[in-house]
Amino acid sequence: ETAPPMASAGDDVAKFRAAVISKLTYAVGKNPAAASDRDWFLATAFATRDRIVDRWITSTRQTYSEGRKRVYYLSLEFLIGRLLFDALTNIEMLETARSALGDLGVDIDRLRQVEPDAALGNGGLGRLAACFMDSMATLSIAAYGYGIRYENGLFRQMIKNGWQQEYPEDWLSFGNPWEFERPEVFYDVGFGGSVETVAVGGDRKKQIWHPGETVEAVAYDTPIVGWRGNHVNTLRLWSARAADPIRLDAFNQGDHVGALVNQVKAESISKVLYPSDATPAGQELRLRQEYFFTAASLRDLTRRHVDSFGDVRSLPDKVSIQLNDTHPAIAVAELMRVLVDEHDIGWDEAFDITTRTISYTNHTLLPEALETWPVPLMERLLPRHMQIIYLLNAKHLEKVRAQFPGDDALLSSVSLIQEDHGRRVRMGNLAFLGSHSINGVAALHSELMKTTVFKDFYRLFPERMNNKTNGITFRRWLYQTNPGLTNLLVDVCGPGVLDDASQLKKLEALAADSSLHERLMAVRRQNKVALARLIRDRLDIKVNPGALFDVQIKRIHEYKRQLLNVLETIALYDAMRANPAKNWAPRVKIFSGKAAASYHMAKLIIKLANDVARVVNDDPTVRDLLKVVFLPNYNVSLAETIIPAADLSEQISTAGMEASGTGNMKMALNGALTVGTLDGANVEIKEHVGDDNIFIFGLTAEQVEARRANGIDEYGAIQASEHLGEVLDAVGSGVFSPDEPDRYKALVDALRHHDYFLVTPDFDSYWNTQRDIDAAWHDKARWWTSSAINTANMGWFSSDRTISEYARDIWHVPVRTVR
Ligand code: DL6
Repeated sequence: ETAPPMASAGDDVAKFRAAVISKLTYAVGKNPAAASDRDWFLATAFATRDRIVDRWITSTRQTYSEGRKRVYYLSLEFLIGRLLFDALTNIEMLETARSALGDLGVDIDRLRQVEPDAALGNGGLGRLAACFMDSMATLSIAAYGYGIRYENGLFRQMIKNGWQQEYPEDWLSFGNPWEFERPEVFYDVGFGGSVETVAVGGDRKKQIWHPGETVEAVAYDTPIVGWRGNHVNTLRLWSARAADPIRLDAFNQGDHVGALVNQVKAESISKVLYPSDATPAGQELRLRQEYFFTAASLRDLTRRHVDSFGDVRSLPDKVSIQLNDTHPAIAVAELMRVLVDEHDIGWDEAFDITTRTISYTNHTLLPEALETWPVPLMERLLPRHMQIIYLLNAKHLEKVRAQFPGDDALLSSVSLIQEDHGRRVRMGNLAFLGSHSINGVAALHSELMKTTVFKDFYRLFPERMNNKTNGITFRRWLYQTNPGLTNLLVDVCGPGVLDDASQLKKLEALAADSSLHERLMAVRRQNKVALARLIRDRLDIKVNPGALFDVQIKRIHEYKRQLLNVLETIALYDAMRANPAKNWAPRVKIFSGKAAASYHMAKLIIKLANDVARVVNDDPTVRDLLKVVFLPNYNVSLAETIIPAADLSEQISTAGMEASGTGNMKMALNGALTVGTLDGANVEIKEHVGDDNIFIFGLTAEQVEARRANGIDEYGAIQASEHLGEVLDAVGSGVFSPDEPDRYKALVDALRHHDYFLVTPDFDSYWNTQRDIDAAWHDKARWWTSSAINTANMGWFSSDRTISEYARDIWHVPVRTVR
């Protein structure tokens, strides 16, 4: 299926062909006869980039000349994936490029595959940042993304004998055609050293930080072009460079390695995404990364602001800084330092400027993900910031004390310093205190923030808290990943649907139409054939594209409950073997996702999924009924192949634990039906698609809380279940691990006695719902009506809507729609 029939940029094929040849010759240095796919990819990317650069310069000039307010999105992660099709789609040149390359005997779909994935993120949070960059450009918001140019993105996952193994992801090893190195744009970022107090006339004193160590942050810019190419923003990623790369004296004395120590230490900051924080050295490196990119970004944006507007005091009128989680929360102290120490602004005024400029998005309620830093580490690495944090805290607690006299519990909960278990700085509290807006990422999550992590802050500043339900960019997650469905939607809803997602709603009138069903089925079938081919190529497993493709793709985490899915798979396998003639829906259970390298339990769950897959896939009794597939190395590109082929989307987290989810939106948009708990954005998906078109099961967030408070009663749940006891016995006794019968003993014991994620109480509800899904699958009219209704009602989940809300409520900047 080719790309959707978007207005072509004219008869540009010959020009683009010439541009590619020219790039191949003069930028890549190859002649067509000797060029590899990688050479052609580079030449095509350069030719595409050229089409973006003029618009980029125009957008930047306009922002300057109109004196527009700028938005700065600070994020330690930007999971942007491949960019070739992204850029070509948005500038409406995909078909032009396809033809131009075709004339040269080059298949653009092959080139798509050779582009490495820019995996500069772990999962949802980083991918959200990438979707937001697309929407900010699409809505012509003058925005910059600021982050780190990691040399090694998220690790490459290999599955060896069923176990996850991690390998470095060196995505830059063959160069990156999208970025512009700006060696002249660099800032010194200091660490350590001491703080000097100096008198500055009268009894006024001033603090001067003398860092003990300096690292240079060098800018690399990637243009991010919005839909239809109207506006181009910058993603500026910082790379670390040693201020003093080589100690020549040591080198000349023969210490060739020691001479480079400074360089290695400095450059380690941008070496890897998410260094393991299992060791103190790893923790320190992570804090260095956070300060490094935050400090460089603030220096860059204040310089730009002062250049444009003359005075740093007008910052809140012309700048919005959005903190993507607590990773850049040190920005609060850093901006205070810049204003007070470098611009001589009084403390209270500086604090007013800071809070009016900064806003913060929270992405998780999991206590372990809310960052805290040991005070001694902060004191050593950022001594001036620690002083600022203490002073911020003293003034803040003074106000709280005055407002709520005698409430010591409140004081200790809203303090920036945690006093028990060793003193630590609470970055969530710092971010909250320094922001005028704090938002969650789905309605339920934002409500739960008010009663859990920020319960006490909510008492102090109720007006600051708000919700911005996440969204996804349809350019990538519909137009690029599913051109067949996009064509159909353009046909049915009209071409306006490409600019205005709410027009998807027009599909609903035809939802029950059997000829529409035929067309939807044909599109899905084609996508499933493509996925089946990928599964065969990568795993040597043959799956039937006619079966129900049941998909769970996301990070592996206990709260996301891949384990619940695996246990249900085992129960299903047993039931199918016992009664193969029953009217089962033939299924392919598809899993994909990475576990954190140090997360033992998550890695064990991957092993279990693979052990179960081996047993099931080898069993001829269920050959036509059930297959289990674990696809290694989940990343954006793999998601692009799996999502349009999904029939069923598994969103089965323990209620109250998934802040939003965005994979749920991607699959529902592409017409998969969701099986899910009332968690995160599932709740809002249900409201949009209607109760009849989603399969909801399990305990609610409130019931989860009550159950945890009053006893989970794993025993009762297992006793009451027809299947669960047997499944647990089988897993625990080594039926799936004959080579090591005790492999899953501890895992099963935990489920029986400390089932924190409530797999056992939710099992039966999940099982029964899956049987309802079997029945629904057999009723083709019902299934495809529901599928159409899902797609028709997902327009609201466009990240254009989300970003419009940020722009209106938090940043106070105008948005321009495309047409
Ligand atoms: O907001 C984006 C994304 C949500 O969709 C996920 O539900 C949420 O888990 C994720 N949060 C994080 C934060 N860190 N942790 N853990 O990745 O954000």
